[in-house]
Amino acid sequence: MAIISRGFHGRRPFDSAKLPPGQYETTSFPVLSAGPTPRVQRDDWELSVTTETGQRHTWDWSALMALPAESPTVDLHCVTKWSKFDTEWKGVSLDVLLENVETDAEHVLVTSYGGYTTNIPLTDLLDGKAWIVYGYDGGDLTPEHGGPARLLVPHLYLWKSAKWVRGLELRQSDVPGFWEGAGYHNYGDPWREQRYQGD
Ligand SMILES: Nc1nc2c(c(=O)[nH]1)N[C@H]1C(S)=C(S)[C@@H](COP(=O)(O)O)O[C@H]1N2
Ligand SMILES: [Mo]
Repeated sequence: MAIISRGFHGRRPFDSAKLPPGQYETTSFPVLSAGPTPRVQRDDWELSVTTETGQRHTWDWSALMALPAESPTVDLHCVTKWSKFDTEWKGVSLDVLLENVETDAEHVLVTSYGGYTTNIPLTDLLDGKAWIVYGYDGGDLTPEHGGPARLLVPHLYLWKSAKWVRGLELRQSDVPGFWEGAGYHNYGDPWREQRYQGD
């Protein structure tokens, strides 16, 4: 008897275990931005981490490049219901960036060039779960997808992965970011389908 693999497209068997509830798989890479794409030159780029005590750590482009890079392959899940499997990135783990940052804060407000913000618990950025990425699919990260560098937090809905990332504010209290303040879920776990407040 033939073994029928549902959803097989010749590429590989469709792995439904990788698809969170309510999502569909796409192979394209849609661009979703709430405003115009900021054009930040690498020479002008800077990432800052500020702590709840006011300590400020900064990295310019060459400082970021000097840090050990990783090449995570991850699945992306957007709240607009598309998921993209096995995307290949290059960047620096937040474990490396935050290694020498002393903090008791539990909350992070991520800020971007262009004004976008999103809030994430600090624990969700640690232990190999998040990166500052500057490479995608073997090349540079394009401006449309957040270049020169963006945050990548693939275990949460993609709106948490701030493009054109500029700063991480470590805070004792939680403040909603751009979409969280507009009614989207504060945490955004795709496996629990936390799309909107109250989900
Ligand atoms: N700075 C910034 N980051 C952002 C956004 C944005 O509008 N501005 N949109 C978010 C949303 S809703 C999604 S789905 C992803 C889209 O990333 P992509 O355009 O690379 O697919 O970026 C997230 N990060
Ligand atoms: Mo999104």
